[in-house]
Amino acid sequence: MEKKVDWWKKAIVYQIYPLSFKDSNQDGIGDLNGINSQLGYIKNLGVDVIWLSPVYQSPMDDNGYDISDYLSINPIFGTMEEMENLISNIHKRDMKIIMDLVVNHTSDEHQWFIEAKKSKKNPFRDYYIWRDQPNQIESVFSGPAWTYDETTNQYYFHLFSKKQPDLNWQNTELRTKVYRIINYWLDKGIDGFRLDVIDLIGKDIESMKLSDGPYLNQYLEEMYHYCFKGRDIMTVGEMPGLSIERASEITNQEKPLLNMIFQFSHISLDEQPGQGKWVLKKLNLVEFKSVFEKLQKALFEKGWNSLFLTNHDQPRAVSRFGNLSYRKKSSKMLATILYCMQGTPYVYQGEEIGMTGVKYKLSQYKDIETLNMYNEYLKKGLSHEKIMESIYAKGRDNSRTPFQWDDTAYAGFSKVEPWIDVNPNYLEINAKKDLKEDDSIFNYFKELFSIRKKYQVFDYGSFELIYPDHSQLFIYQRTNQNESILVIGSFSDKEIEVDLLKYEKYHCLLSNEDTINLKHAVIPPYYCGIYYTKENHYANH
Ligand code: TEU
Ligand code: CA
Repeated sequence: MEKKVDWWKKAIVYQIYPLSFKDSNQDGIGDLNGINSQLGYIKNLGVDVIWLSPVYQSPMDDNGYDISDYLSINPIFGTMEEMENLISNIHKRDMKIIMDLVVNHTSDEHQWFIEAKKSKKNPFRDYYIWRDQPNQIESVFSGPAWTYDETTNQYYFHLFSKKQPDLNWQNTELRTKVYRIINYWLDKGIDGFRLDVIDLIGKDIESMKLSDGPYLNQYLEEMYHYCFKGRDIMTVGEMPGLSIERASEITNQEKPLLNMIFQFSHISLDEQPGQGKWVLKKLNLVEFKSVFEKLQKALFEKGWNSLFLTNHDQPRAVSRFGNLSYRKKSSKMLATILYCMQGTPYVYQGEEIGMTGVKYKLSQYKDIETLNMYNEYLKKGLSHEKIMESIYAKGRDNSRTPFQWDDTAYAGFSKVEPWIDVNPNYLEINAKKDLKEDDSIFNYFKELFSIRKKYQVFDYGSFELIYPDHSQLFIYQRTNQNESILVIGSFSDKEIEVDLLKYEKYHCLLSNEDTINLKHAVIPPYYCGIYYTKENHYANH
């Protein structure tokens, strides 16, 4: 009997970074009407939900993750009317929209902070975190997480830039105001939220417990009770610091505080442990596979996974985990091994056409995190070349270059020079080209997503690594009552022989080149394939 599947479990989510998606009024900046003009393209891919990065009023110190008014739209993106029009057009195309909720901090230009700074007695003072003396907590964007305010002779806390003061979630009045903001947007008809660094709202400064702090569950339960309960919406919490076990608690379907979370265990495997993202380490595929296996098993029984390899903070997937000499094949391979797992797929704009990272001159970079890191590492004595290597590998601007629509000037993103340079490879990598080619990355993603929706084994099949210790092949099997799939992905530029004889009765649903013979499997470079059987031969083996 088919199990009921919540819509957000089967949904294909597509993340749009509005600054870089499509410019409709030729000011070099992406905007709401630009997104509106491309809804047909998004729908054609097979997308069910659009996750829109912030478009609220903001001074753009952190490209909108520094909000100065939650209830108005930043004019560089458009008007509230254009936002309402976009929501309604998304719904008319039978898609949904979730917005990005950034409530760990506000902009320092938010009215609350402008008030709070005026005096220690100000009614808004306690909406933020003030101390006479700083402790040694560092900001994610380099430097101390404290900035001195001479008006009141105290320091205020900011885990990100000094223009992003952390909110004091221990203040009940503040929390009530945040819940009102959430309900304002839900009542406007959006279908849920991606909650920015929501693992941080439970922080305790004195014990320096920042992620997964002592108050986290209390506040998530409150938010669920006052905002989400009883609504047919979807919530995904960005929780970089959460353990896999805690992730399964938070998303436990018996009592889900959030439907799912972005957990980052698989994202930190190409950095030296404990040294942060910029100190690089070669990815070990066996480690990569075992982290996914842990996530699949931990969140299989009770929770629910989010499946992502990239977003607006991460490098481009094919540049980071694939091979640019096999750009098309490895883009398809990465999508196959990722999106055939249990969980909701999150596709980042441009991933579906294999957009790549960039190697710009320092002056071309815009991201505050990158520019602050450059100055910090230069002071530490690292060479310019060494620092640029880290920026090429992990800089967030890799994924923020304008979307490559076609091979006209500025890649069809705008008719004027965009806020950040277009990747020079737009002449051969663009959506127009992919839409025309049958074997394009776009058309492969489209086929993969439609296959995913056809078979229940993708929703509830178990997950078992095959040859877990193989250092170049990522192979796994998923089975449920009467279906089984075998998913094969090669991370090698060499041919590899492997014994898959026991799967010889499976037939190929999709592959990135001529299917292989499972009787005598010779796996071509960066091959991927999804093999299927109706009778379930192996569930109990
Ligand atoms: O990112 C949170 C976060 O963990 C960042 O430290 C991110 O992982 C890092 O920048 C990777 O290099 C969220 C948003 O996604 C990010 O764009 C914002 O800059 C940040 O919070 C502050 O709102
Ligand atoms: Ca514009």
